[in-house]
Amino acid sequence: MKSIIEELKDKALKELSGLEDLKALRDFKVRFLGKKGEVTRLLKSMKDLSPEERPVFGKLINELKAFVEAKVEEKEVELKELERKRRFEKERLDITLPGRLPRIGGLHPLSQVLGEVVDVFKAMGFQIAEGPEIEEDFYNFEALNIPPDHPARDMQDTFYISERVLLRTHTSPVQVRIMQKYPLPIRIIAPGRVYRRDFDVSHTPMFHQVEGLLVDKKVTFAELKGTLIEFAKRIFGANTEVRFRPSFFPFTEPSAEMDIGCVICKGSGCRVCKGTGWLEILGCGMVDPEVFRSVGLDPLEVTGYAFGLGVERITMLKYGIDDIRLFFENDLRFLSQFV
Ligand code: 2NM
Repeated sequence: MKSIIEELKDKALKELSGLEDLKALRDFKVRFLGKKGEVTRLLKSMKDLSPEERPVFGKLINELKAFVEAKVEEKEVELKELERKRRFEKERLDITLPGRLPRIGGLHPLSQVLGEVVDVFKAMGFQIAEGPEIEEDFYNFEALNIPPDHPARDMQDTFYISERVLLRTHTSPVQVRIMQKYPLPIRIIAPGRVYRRDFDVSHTPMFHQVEGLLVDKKVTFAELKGTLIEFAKRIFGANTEVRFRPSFFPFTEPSAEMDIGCVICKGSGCRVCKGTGWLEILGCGMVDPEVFRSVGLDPLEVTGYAFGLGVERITMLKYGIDDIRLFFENDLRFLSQFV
């Protein structure tokens, strides 16, 4: 019997020393110390012993049990530490790696170019004026000398809310309101959204305009040209070629369109400038006497120049973009090129 106890003790020590994790230790505990474990089995087998032997072996078995229990506790501390180390090794972080930067947004290309355009005119002394996008026929058309049968007034070309109320088709109504309200001299630009019923590679139903207006006594066409030439050079570069062509607008007389030398082919002729070597970038002219009359100014005393440009068009020319719809699709492959 005594040798059985010694053997069991040796076996326990040997198995314990071979355990590698806490799960194996728990299995070991069940196998040795559990209800159906080897130590329990040994205790039960004492019924075959003589009454004299029982207390002697009972004591030895209980000592064995206490011994194994103590060893198990030791082993448990050891394995816990071992598993902690293994886990730390597995979850080790390389804190010297560079962090993953969050993607940072940027201004939309139209906002960037609008900002540049506004900054150029601000630096030349123009103030920013704003007004409603939902306008009255009077401010959008009538005061601007646009006759009732003009195509711009057609249902096909303008978004009407009622017979008298519509989405503005240009920012000129802002300038009409300013001329009604403020004394001379007036030196403003009106940036903002405008709306027209049009949709293809170069037209969207909503787009952005910047219109300018300067009103004073004895304003000349030369001043208009000087201002706009300087504007073109600041936006497209100091070496930009410029030309003015006669044109027509109901609200200016005389009227002109300004071209710049093609930024793509430098004037030799390409697809973008349709072989002409020139790109139209804005319309302009001297404010028509009829416009001054409709806002209560005397055209014999007052003179002025005005101009208007499309922000989308300027941006497309500046960056060689061939489809206006790219601005409004929010595709990051497009937008991230402008961050
Ligand atoms: C253009 C071209 C020429 C213009 C005229 C006025 C106003 F209100 F003074 F009459 N505002 N903007 C104007 C003149 C706009 O856009 C192509």
